[in-house]
Amino acid sequence: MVRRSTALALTLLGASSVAACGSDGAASSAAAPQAPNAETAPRTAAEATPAATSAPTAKAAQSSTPSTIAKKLQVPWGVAFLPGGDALVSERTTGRILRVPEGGGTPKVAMRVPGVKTDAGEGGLLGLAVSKSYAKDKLVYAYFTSSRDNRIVRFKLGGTPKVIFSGIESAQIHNGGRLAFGPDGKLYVGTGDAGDMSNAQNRRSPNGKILRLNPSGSIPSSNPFRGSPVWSLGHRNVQGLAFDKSGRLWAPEFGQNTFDEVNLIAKGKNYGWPEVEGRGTGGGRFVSPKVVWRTSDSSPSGAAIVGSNLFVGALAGRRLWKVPLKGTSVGKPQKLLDGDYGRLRSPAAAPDGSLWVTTSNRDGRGSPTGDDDRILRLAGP
Ligand SMILES: [Ca+2]
Repeated sequence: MVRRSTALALTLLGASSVAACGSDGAASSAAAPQAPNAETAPRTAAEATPAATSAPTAKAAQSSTPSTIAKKLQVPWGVAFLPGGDALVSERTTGRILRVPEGGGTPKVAMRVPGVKTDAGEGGLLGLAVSKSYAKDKLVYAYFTSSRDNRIVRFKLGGTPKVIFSGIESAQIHNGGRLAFGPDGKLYVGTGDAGDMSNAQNRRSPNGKILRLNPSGSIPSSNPFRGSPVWSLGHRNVQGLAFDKSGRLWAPEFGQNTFDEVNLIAKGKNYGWPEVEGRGTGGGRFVSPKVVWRTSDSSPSGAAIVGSNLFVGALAGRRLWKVPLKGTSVGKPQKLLDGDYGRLRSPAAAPDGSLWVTTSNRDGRGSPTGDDDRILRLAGP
């Protein structure tokens, strides 16, 4: 493991950087309903104060100032665009799917997904995906926490959801939840270890994995392990999936107390959790991440790619990370919206070339303003 925080430390806000150091380990004993390794990473006194959002600071070069697409939402989580340019946005804690106009404005409730456990900690209504042949089949996909498990359903808006995949263990923490269709037409699914780290190395468990399914929920014969939905293993909690122009899959994941990761995902590979957190191959058994961050700098949820840059929403880090992609390597990550909008969860590449990103200040770990949660739009990210 290599610490990469030197450059990042330069722009850390003074007050909040002080307490961050001891917090990585200390957080595990801090009384909290969730484990230390949850979405927030270290919950320190500094994390809890809203001061970071208003402190004046020299900003890193910022490509554009965001506009507000929508506001007063409740923990927006999944964002998926319809062919016309409007977006569907899931709310984790209400089970609602909102339709947000292309140019912004007041969202309409498209439907409420039945059976969503809305008091499920980090679970609830999570990722969304729109069918690649939506114009013909009108199908929408959702990943949610039920009273029993995490599951994937598909439906026409306003219709009755059909379960296409179930039995992903659920817990108060580490529910994963991201859905994304790949250029191969398969449905990719980021899951979490549900707080049981042994799941991640267990090929029979769908937890702590990236799964690959046919749109019907069946298992593709081209998957790496015969009869298994597992595409890659050894993950802790994957809430972000993004495909680049060449079809490569990039996925951030939450670290425990020390290192978050961005991984370049390859068929059948093992990403090391829980044997390795951050860099390291375990003697060649595991794939080392392309980017690592201190958990207090990031705690990365969603991911999106616009042009040749990967954008990652940082919850505890309260910023948007911009990671230049150069083939299979990465440039130095830059900070955008640093401390300006609180916790950021889900970047999404809009059809018009802009980037949307959701705040997550009403998830119980933020300091919401009257307008939260918001969807922001960066015109030229
Ligand atoms: Ca790893």
